[in-house]
Amino acid sequence: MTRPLVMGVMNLTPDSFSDGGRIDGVERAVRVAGRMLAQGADVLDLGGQSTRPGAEEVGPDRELERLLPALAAIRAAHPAVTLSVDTFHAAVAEAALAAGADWINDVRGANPALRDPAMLPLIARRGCPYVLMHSRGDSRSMDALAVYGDVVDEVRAELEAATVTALAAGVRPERIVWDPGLGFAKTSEQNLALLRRLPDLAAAGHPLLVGPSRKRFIGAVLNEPRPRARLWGTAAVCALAVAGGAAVLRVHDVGPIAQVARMAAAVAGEPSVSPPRR
Ligand code: HH2
Repeated sequence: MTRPLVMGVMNLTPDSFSDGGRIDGVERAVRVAGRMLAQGADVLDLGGQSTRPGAEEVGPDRELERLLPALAAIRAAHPAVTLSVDTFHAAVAEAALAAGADWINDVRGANPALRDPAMLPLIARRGCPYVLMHSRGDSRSMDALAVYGDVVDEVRAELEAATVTALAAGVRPERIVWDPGLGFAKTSEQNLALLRRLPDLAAAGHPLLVGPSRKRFIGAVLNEPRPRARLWGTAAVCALAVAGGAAVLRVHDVGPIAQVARMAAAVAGEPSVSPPRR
């Protein structure tokens, strides 16, 4: 039985919604990476730009200043670790891949209006795993764009359309990971609908990544305004997402969620679609 992969979130930003400023230097980044790996992370996702609603865009140069020293130090300390970089800039992705990143996680991957035109050709050339996430608009406009007929059908159609474009650009199908983009241009109810019907998305055959960790919809259901106090809500979503076919869980609290992932997969008893490792 394959088990879902746990992707540990490492935000190298001062303003991320739940952990901004926590990793304040390279030494701390290496320590956090080591702890996440010891707790069962399979992939570490490094980000240098917050995507929370209202976040300011810092641009590729600043993003690289935040990312590259940490990436190099983590790679040196843990040569075999699988490193993902969370960026929507092709220039950042290219430099990160050259510096030893393995995956690119693009929150604008399924957003044709905003996807960097150089991203798909880069992914095709490098042949790396690519997380193609659904979103609409940018961090300033997305809340106003959470308007759908049937959210699941529309998200699936937009992921499919982006996949067709990616394949036409030369990206190999087995390198594409789908992500419904929880919290990106979705109301709480729309996030819940996507989670409820995750099997409809999994049926397309691409490994599914979900990133519910500490998000606003969990706070809304639980009436819990403190993002860091949403662990149990995150755990519930992760267990059900595994039952619904999720192959990768992107989370801040790696230790507890690694247990949830293993246990939920054991109960579900069915292998999910395996994501690419490197
Ligand atoms: N969510 C966030 C960032 N990147 N990438 C994928 N593929 N899926 C997600 O759901 C996702 C993501 C937002 O969470 P976080 O990184 O903790 O916050 P911030 O964007 O404020 O840094």
